[in-house]
Amino acid sequence: MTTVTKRPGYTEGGWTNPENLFEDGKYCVGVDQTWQKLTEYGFSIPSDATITKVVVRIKGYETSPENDYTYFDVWDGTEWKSREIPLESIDQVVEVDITDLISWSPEILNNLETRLHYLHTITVGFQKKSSPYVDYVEVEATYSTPYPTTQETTQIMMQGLEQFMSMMFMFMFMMMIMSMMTALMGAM
Ligand SMILES: [Ca+2]
Repeated sequence: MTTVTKRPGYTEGGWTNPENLFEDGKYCVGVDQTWQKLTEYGFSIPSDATITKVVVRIKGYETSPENDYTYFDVWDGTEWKSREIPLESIDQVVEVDITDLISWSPEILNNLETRLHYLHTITVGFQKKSSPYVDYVEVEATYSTPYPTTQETTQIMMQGLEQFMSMMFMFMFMMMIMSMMTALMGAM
């Protein structure tokens, strides 16, 4: 199993201060009924890999959690699939398992297209202006491959080489002893 965590390298959309998604401690602010697209995660998962788990981690908070609904969307090749991110009023990392959100493939992860989108529910009477504040987004993918990785293959080869070398050494040592004994016998 291999686990890789990536953050988006590009963003575009209608949220406020989107550049803050790339700087820790600064916040991109959600705009009601508007999305912010996040791409260029830079995954390079082998095409024969099986994706076993995908989670999204979002650090941030909502100023009015009872009225704010922040979603993480994933493009599955045909349509956007959404999962709510339960941000709270305290700034923290919220992790959501999105393994079952879409049918994952190495191709989808290697060209991962995601969005944040935000809805504010209208409350009767007094309504204060609220928003989600997002520090950063990261996606963690776990996968397995049918064949050993290059690192694993090298390890196996080195182990084999070591065994071969020690066998050769033993063989040569025994040959030396035998030739010495033969020489000794001849001298007697
Ligand atoms: Ca930030």
